[in-house]
Amino acid sequence: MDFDLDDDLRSMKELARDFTEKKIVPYADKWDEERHYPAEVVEQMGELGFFGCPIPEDLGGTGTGFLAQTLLCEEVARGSSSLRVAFNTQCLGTALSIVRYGTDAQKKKWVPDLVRAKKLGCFAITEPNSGSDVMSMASTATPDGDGYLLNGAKTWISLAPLADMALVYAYHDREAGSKGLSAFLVDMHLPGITTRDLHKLGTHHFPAGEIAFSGVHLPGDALLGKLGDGVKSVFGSLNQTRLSCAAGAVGLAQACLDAVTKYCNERQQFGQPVGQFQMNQDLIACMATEIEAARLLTYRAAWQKDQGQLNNVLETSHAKFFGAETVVRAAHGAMKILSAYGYSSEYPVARFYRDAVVYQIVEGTSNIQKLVIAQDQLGYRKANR
Ligand code: GRA
Repeated sequence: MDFDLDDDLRSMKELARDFTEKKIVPYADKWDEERHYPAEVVEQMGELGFFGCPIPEDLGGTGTGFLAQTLLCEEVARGSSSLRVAFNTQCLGTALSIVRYGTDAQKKKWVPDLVRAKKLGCFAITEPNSGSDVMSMASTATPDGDGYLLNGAKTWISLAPLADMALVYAYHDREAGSKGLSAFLVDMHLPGITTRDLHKLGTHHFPAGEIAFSGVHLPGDALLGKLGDGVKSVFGSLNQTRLSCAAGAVGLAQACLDAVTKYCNERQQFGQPVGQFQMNQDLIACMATEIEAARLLTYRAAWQKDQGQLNNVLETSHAKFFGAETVVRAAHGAMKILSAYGYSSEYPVARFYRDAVVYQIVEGTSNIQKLVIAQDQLGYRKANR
């Protein structure tokens, strides 16, 4: 075993930290206040190769792997949890699934532009009546001549209002159960597609929205993989995007700890820095230890994927679950310690607090991760299949 990052990984982490410090941290609160999606910053991240780590070089990626992607994601989330979502929309929920399940023509058409952020992507699983219960989705893509007719509604789709393409999951045959689910690469500029922005508690500088598909004619080559491959790609894709959540949670929790550390050494009360008070030390010790544990679980899940274990659902659920719980506790701890300065919108801790709770919701709630872990432990349903 070796817990050290090698020189290449360490320098990628430093590059991302430097980029985040210079291009993200000074502006993130303003973007949040203005609900501004900083397109130019996402493009720069694309040009620097931030979204291409698990993508082969001949498709515009860097081929540096999942651990590299995780480190970049963690560092970006330390400055902006909103921009963490771009790792999923440009790569883990879109380009990477096309690399894994698509044809050569589909890979060439979409992957290089997605990983360089020349085109914006999104992936559309959730529906108004289908959240945790993925298989209950109602969208249909009925075979129609040499293509498909797509109808349905998706919701809470990150980047939907700006996306050029969407990886959409829909039933081509509702009667066929799980074998009737397929995945489609949809050009979001086709007639019959409308989107609507959604308002949310946090993640304010990364939009999310609803999509309505109303009699959208998809060409035959929009099908990702084969008819009936939807289940394989939807659960495969969730196991990729959950890793970015785990990494984002670690990065945001670290930002909370950084803020607390600085504050505790500066703020004086009762004639001494507030870090001297043991009740604050208790919170800091718990935060620091939990963040280290969440980071190790996340790096392990990433490392396993780099060893070829792409379906490590159990270990990814461990990382995502523990990361989400850790960041919520860290944000709450930071709020307690900074108190009025945490609650003030003049300091980033208020943003960290708003952004933390989504990690218990997206990409499978904490309860869904617990269900996956407990059912595996009890022998009811194997997680890694
Ligand atoms: O046997 P079968 O042919 O019926 O197929 C079943 C199973 O074998 C079928 O799916 C297959 N399957 C898999 N196939 C390949 C299941 N897992 C895998 C896999 N890993 N690889 C149905 O399986 P099942 O076990 O019977 O499913 P279920 O009981 O209906 O549900 C299981 C479960 C609850 C875990 C699942 O539905 C789930 O993970 N739900 C959570 C949904 C979720 O994570 N949604 C997130 C949406 S995306 C999002 O939040 C975007 C946020 C944006 C951002 O911040 O990035």
